[in-house]
Amino acid sequence: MSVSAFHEAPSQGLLIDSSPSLPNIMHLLEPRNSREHVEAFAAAVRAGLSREPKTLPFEYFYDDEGSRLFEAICKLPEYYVTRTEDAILRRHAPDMVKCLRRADGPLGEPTLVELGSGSAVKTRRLLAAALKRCGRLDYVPIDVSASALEESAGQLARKFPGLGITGYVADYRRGLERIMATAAGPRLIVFLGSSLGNYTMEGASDLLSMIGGLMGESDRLLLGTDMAKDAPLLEAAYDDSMGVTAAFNLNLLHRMNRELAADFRPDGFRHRAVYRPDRGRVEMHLVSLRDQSVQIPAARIAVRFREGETIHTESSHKYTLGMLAELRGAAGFVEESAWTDHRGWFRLQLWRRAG
Ligand code: AVI
Repeated sequence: MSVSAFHEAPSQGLLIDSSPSLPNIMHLLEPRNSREHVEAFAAAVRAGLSREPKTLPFEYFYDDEGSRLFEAICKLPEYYVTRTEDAILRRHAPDMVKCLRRADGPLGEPTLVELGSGSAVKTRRLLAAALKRCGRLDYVPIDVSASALEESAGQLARKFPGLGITGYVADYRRGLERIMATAAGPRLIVFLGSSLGNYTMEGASDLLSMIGGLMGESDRLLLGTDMAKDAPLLEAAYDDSMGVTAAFNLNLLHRMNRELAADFRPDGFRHRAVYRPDRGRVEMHLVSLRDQSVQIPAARIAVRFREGETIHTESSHKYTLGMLAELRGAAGFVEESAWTDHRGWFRLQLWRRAG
């Protein structure tokens, strides 16, 4: 997840673990419990809950508990997203990594950069295919969660001996700027899981433009996007029968209680997921079950909720080909290839910079 509100650690505070057999982990963010981090969270909460309608930024779902719940969501029968994307990767990974070449000079290994890597389970398909093709490979995951990055990097290092791993605990911009200035091309940047869908169309276009601006001629972007489909399928995927997605959404209230000393009563709210085809997205909300007021001392606010009033916590865009063409054009990309499943539910596309 890109969390632009977080602050870069002072450069003298950069931590580098350079043990030869272990992945390097570079920390470009303040730790989660730092004063800066709590202040940025408090400011985002103050801004979002003072607004009508009330909102909270989706990035704050992913504390340790939220990340654990998200991993559980990925395995739910109703959440087809992860399985469908993985099936496409399983089938087509060798074609997706064709832009990477075996290093034949002093310029270093081919590089696969991953944005928002999380547990990096699906990425294994690409890493295996790229290693088979190139012999050696540098894998550079970027994620705001240090624990997810450390765990997945350790697992991958054990599984793929030919892989050099340097993980960045960073927001996308800072991580990518650092990597693209140093790693030799061609570089394959992968952004999986339809994580782009959590941004507004404008935010997605800005993010893609930023990525494109850092790419050279021989670099490629592999982007995974979830596609528009019937409302019942989508609403079940975001409101599962076991209540895991509800717990993921309600964890935001628990997180404000834990980190900002708020006094939310989570049983005073319920989870709602609704597909809005007119807006091209599934929205998640927290609905207040009664008139109530909540104190959030660290954000220096008291917030009143009317019965039925909601906090809009997440949008998950479900793309049409038209929406993707719009984003591609606005961000200055050209499509080279695309892969989808037999139902057309999910799409992976390989883009290069136009011109
Ligand atoms: C991370 N992101 C792409 C997920 C999605 O589908 O929008 C987050 C999620 N929210 C509810 N379920 C999954």
